[in-house]
Amino acid sequence: MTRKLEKFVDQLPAINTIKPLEVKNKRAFYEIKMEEFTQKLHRDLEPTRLWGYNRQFPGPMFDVNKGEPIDVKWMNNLPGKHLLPLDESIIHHDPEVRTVTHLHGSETRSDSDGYPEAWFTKDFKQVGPFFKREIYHYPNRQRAATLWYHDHAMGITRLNVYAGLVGMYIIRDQEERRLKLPTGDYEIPLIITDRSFNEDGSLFYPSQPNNPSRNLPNPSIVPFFLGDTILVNGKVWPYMEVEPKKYRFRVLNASNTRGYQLYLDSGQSFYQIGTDGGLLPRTVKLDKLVMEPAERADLIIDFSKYEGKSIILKNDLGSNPDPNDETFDVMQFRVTKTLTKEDTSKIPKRLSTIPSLKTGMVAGYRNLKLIESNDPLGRPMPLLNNKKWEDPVTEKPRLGTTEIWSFINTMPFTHPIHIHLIQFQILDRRPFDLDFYNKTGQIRYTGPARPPEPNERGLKDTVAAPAGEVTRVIVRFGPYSGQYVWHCHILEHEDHDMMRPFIVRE
Ligand SMILES: [Cu+2]
Repeated sequence: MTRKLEKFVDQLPAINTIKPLEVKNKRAFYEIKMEEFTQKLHRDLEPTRLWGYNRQFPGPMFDVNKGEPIDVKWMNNLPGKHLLPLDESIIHHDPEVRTVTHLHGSETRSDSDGYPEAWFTKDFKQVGPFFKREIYHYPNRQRAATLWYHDHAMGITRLNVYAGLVGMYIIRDQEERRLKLPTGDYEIPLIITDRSFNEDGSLFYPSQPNNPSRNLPNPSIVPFFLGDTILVNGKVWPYMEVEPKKYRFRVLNASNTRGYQLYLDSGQSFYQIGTDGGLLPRTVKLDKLVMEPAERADLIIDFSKYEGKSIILKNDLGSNPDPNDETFDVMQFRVTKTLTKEDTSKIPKRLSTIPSLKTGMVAGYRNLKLIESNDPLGRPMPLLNNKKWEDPVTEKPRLGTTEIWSFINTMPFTHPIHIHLIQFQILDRRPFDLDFYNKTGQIRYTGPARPPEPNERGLKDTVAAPAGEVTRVIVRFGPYSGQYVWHCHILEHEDHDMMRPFIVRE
């Protein structure tokens, strides 16, 4: 779709940190406006019309301390017409432009969690049935972590996020500060997204699936979306000039569907120190890193032996058949800056202690099947436990109890499963015979359970549930009761009923 764009001609944009509007009784208050604007995404592209927080894509970064709660007023100042094709057959779009912000990975009360039906329009003139408050409250009581915020409005999350409504949110704490990790100019957020563009520079998002097998409405939701162009921090295939020293990168996959397997073409290893919910117990040395949508990786890359060299951050997962697809490249590092001062930062071996949830009592076990089905128009519609969004709530864990959830993926591809409110621990993954399952509906294991990968042994809020495997996570439900959601984080799936409410009971 996109014409050939030259790589590594634009500098990686720095992401600014948002300042509070005011601080009252030690509590910071922020305002963020969602607006339409244009932004130059590549040297040779016309400015692109986008939706963003405070007229930026990605939005400004929150940088807060553990124990310091904040309030945020998210305001919808978007035009009345949507930027992208709206499918009337999955949800009625009245009003068209609805927004609600979810702080992904945060432990937040349900009235500030961004429930999909808590959406609101410009000046809160119209609101969804679950709308409770204009100002969201974030307690920031959890450990230091790389969180992110993004739109979550019912039935149009894929479009609102694709239009640009994403941003990063960092919580810091003392434990992490003691580690002497690279900081300041040497700590860089990298928000990776894929997009496609029309000739005029506007965003391309398909209004129908390729080769629809029957008469579908136009627009009609697509079963997945893979852009042919990779952006980091809102620039197409950018480059970044670095000093020959260690850098910390907070990497977020904010793409709709695309997963990445990242590596450096210099052949060098890198180090993962944190995951979704904060620091890992130990540093993990990696040659390749898989990131499904919504996952975060806190990385250290050491450029000290690469003075004068250019290094490309590559991706070897999921390129699409389009000949313009160049998604095997992500960005470039140029080790061309002179070392300003001696690098005293560390890559500690031991990072943190994460108490295991396995030692406590387990109050419940749930088998949750990820199942392919079809909607009334014959389109693929993967579901959770064969239930649609509208079906009555079936998952009702009790506040403060621990449960084991088994995601049984009977489909031929990975789904990244996200649970709101909590950070969980991955127990294991176990393969089963998918053909046998499809014939009989029975699970027959074909191998032993595998423990999580070393870089998954921290707190997670999103887990890759691979095809033909049972992925088990252990969850302690709290610290708040209320109604939340869990869903696949492939946004095209989430919008088409691969999302379910759950209730944490008192
Ligand atoms: Cu999915």
